[in-house]
Amino acid sequence: MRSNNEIKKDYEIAKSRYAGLGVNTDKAIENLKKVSLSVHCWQGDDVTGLEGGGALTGGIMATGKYMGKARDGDELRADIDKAFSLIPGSKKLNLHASYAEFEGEPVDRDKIGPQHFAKWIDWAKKNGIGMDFNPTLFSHDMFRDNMTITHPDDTIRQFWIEHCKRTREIGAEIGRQLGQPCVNNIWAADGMKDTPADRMGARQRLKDSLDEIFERKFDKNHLVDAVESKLFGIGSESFVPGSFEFYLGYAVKNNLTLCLDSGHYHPTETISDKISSALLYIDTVLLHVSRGVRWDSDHVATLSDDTKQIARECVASGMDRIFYALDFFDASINRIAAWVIGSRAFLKAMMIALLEMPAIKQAEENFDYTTRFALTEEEKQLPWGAVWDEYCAQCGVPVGFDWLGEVRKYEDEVLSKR
Ligand code: RNT
Ligand code: ZN
Repeated sequence: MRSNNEIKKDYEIAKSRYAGLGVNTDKAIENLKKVSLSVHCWQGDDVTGLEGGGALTGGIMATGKYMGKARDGDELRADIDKAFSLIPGSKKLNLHASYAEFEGEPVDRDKIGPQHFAKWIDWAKKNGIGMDFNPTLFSHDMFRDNMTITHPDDTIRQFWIEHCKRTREIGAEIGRQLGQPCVNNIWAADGMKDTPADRMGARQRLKDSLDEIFERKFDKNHLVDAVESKLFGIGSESFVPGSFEFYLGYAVKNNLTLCLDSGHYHPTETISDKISSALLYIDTVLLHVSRGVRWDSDHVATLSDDTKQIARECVASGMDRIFYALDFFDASINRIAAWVIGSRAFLKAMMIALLEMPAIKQAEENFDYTTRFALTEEEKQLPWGAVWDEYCAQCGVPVGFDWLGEVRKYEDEVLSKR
């Protein structure tokens, strides 16, 4: 464990190194404090949810059997508390509808209301944080033929339309109660394993369903509507109706927030280059920071070049027009560590971007592309880590690797007893 003095000393050295490039590190720290990171509940229990059914039946899959998985809402909240104590800065909780708590009177997903999330809302109030929300269009008996809101059968489609409508109501109520907008993000696992004959029909039904879902208008201060596309998933390898083009068009036409998940594109395609294009036509973008590995779109985010490019684009294109959320799940390692590693990786990327962009932008404005390129390489060995450590210290979370000791302690005292 490094002393406060050591952290400060390193920071002062870093500060003067960056000042030499015309960069103010204090300002970078202040700007990073403005980022509110929406941390997803589903990393805590491998996307199982609290309804009792639990199995992932399509589109996505969690693998691994690490000990100590949360078994109910209280355990999950305790684990999230632990994770939050190790992640610097302002946080939100991102909740899925399958995390309803019924208190002995279960209702189906087409009947849920804000009261079923009262414990989560109270917890958020207690912690002074905001919440985001998501309909759960998977892991359910009405997920038939790998379809929900694109199903040709009207009964099935209506069930899911009603579910989505309810999540918007719940989201608006959450936003109202917590005093900050709740982003409700629609992602459907719908798709086909093999090549379909009628792509247009499925997309037409998706469009019609969404039109119904979004019919009702809510106060933007309470609810922000987002839609999330995907290229393929498990069981939807050949066709996903809700493709990027579909949702880009839909979001532009209906002025919705576009969710860009970094694991949802071709392996060499990145979302960083999409942010500025989208923001010219829609007000806000929702990020799902994740990591695609071969067929999986949801590995824990790391401080990769890809993540760094995303962060750079957020800084360049307007940080306040982006909702920052994480989306990954790994059941093969300590689940709290997964949260902390992925969250910290993204925030580090934001820190690096805030530190490197002023000088790089200046070079570009001078048409000095040689310096721009040279700086981009030089930044890799500048002491951004010392600024990050100072940021963690200011936020009152463990500095450097010290967080892992806290996770190990929690594993011994709590997780291993489950
Ligand atoms: C899946 C999507 C989606 C989910 C969550 C659980 O590929 O990215 O966002 O991960 O809704
Ligand atoms: Zn996602």
